Amino acid sequence: MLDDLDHRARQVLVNNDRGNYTIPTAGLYPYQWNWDSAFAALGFSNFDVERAWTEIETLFAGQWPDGMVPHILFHEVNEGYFPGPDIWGGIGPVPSSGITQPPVAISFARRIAIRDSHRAESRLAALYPAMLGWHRWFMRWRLDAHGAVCVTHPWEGGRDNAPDWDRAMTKIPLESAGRYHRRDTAHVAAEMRPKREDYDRYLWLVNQGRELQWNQAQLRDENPFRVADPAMTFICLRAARDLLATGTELGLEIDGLAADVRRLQEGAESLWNESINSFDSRTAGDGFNDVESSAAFLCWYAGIDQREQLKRLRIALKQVPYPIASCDPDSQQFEALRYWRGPTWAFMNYLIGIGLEEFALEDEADILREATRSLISRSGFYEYYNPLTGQAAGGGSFAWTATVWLDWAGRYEEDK
Ligand code: 9WN
Repeated sequence: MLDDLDHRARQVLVNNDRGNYTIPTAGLYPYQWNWDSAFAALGFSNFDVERAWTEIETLFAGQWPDGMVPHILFHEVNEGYFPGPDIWGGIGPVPSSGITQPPVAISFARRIAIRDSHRAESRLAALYPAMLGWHRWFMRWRLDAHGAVCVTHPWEGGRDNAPDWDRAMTKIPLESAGRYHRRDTAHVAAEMRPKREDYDRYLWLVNQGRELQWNQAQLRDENPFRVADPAMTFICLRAARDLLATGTELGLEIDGLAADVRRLQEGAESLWNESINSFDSRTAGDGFNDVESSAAFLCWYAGIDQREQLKRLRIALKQVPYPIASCDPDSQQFEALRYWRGPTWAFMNYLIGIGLEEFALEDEADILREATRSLISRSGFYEYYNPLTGQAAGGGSFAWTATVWLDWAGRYEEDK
């Protein structure tokens, strides 16, 4: 007999399933989002591994000729989300956005393969060239001089209005982005979402990309927004390590991968900001942003055991009743309910938690897992939560939160 919450978690994934891809949540996000989809695949692998592979295959079917895997694939137009395919003007095989998202899909494909003793080798081997192409696209177009991975749009990092981007956002002209009609605030309260001027700037970047037909060489010179992001860097580093391991085991091409891992490792280490004793984001041309976000705690996921960061983690775990707040609760930028400026995200806790477990940092991993378990069991499968009260917020019946339950938070007793 399945526990009730296990059953409900599966039901969230099944209800969000659109055949060969999964939407994050109905209404607010009606398309296939890149890293959400990787989480959905991982969730499915707990009870339908065939469906898990299909999810990742559908994601890579949207890969652009240059290797980029878009952050949104618009399989069927839905008026409930803005900006849609016409605004983005994607140039790949499936209507899409023109930016990417952190490549958790590369690492999760390996995680799923380890679970699937039957089909793993052939499915993973078939996906491998596409995954390698995506990794190489990051290496070619997104590294800064230190080897850290940059995001070129706040949506590319997946932490839309994090304080990490505040400085770079001011470089984007606040001229009219034209008349447009946001749909997100029809689904959730406006005070939880990015502000109007944020959206104007998000759209300015989209318009620029479309006008330049997403030419990466031109965009590298002309896009005013470029920020080395700890989350993106740690996730790319983990992906490169996983690709190297998979390629080696399956006897596939691994040219340059070991050097790429070293380069990304240097890049990740270059994001250590001594003045705040934490990993930090760095705005191109300006230096560190002095922002402590939950992204810093992804270092273990990337294979980096930073003892000073561990001290910060121990504080973060006690700082709020429902850790980990996406932005330092003692900072001026903290807002408990405004999107990436404070709330706790279960999927970030998961990525941080599995990294901690890999380094046998059991005490911290247990606290985090237990906190995530209590959040989901009290408040349901929501997009994110108020770190001070545990109150659920954003979209409900959220795919990646269901996965976090099935894969980790709900398995606490079982795994112990
Ligand atoms: C823009 C789907 C996505 C997540 C992102 C999250 C949010 C979109 C939005 O929702 O971003 O991509 O419209 O707010 O920030 O991480 O992938 O869940």
